[in-house]
Amino acid sequence: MTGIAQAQEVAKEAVAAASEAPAAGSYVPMTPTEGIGMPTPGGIGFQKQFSADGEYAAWMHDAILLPIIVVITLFVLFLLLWVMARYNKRTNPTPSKTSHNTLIEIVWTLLPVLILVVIAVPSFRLLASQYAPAPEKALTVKVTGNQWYWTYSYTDNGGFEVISNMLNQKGQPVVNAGIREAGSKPWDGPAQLEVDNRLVLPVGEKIRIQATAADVIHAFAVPSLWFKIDAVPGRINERVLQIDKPGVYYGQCSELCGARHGYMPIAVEALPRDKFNAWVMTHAGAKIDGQPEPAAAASAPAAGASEPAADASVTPAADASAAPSASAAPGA
Ligand SMILES: [Cu+2]
Repeated sequence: MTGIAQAQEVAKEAVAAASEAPAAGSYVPMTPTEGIGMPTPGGIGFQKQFSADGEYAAWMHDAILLPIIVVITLFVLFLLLWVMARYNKRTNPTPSKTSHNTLIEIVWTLLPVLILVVIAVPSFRLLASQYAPAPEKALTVKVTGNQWYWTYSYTDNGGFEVISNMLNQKGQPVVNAGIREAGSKPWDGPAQLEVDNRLVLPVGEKIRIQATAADVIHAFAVPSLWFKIDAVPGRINERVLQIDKPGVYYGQCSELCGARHGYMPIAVEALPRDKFNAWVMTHAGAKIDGQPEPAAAASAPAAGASEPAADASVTPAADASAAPSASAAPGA
């Protein structure tokens, strides 16, 4: 009995694997790294940052804000304790009648102003950097918040759409009917954060994220990428995202949006350009966007070397990369 059951299991798995293999094509979801791009137990600081703005902001927090706050807090605490001990009714029965001291007044006016200026300089720099517009040719991805899931539209890649639902949790009530359980695939990250279809993005380039919503206000937020933007119905908010390293980065909707607000997580998977392009091409009607392609980048040094053989080897590759977009255009 067990032998037959086992054989049936094996056969079923083989069929499942065979039916999955062609669909997945050249894309297999990345397995996240424990503690990277996700909260850690007992963590109280920022998550490790994987974008230039995030690294700058974390530095500003650690090197400027926190030391200043600590010094001010300790100084005020010292003053309070000193006044309580030295100038209470018992130790100081006849108080001074002083009501004015020019030097102290100048100091306690100028010092806070200087502190604010010291904070303002990196703060404005960060603010400006966060909202700098994307380069014209940047890849555009539209993020739409829905009650209670996200949709990602790849407008530059033929306009296909990815619907992203939170995975159900083992032993817990089903949140999304028909969606598998977290942990049922080897690449699944933490329950409550992992989704069935991730937001896949290329690494190391500026991406124009346009956020909107279909019903109520949501907010698209990924802490380890220093990225948060409101998704408002009838309106498009835009911000540039650039991810330093390939990896999986988790976030959550960050605007109270209804009963299942806590069950619409975000999973961003950042891939090198060639792998991202391969993922794009697993979708019907997809085409590669007009980003600087690996083929174009490779042809530049080859042309500099001025070897006809090298040129000839580059041309078919360029044709091959152009072919899918040309064939997809009439279909789309
Ligand atoms: Cu929401």
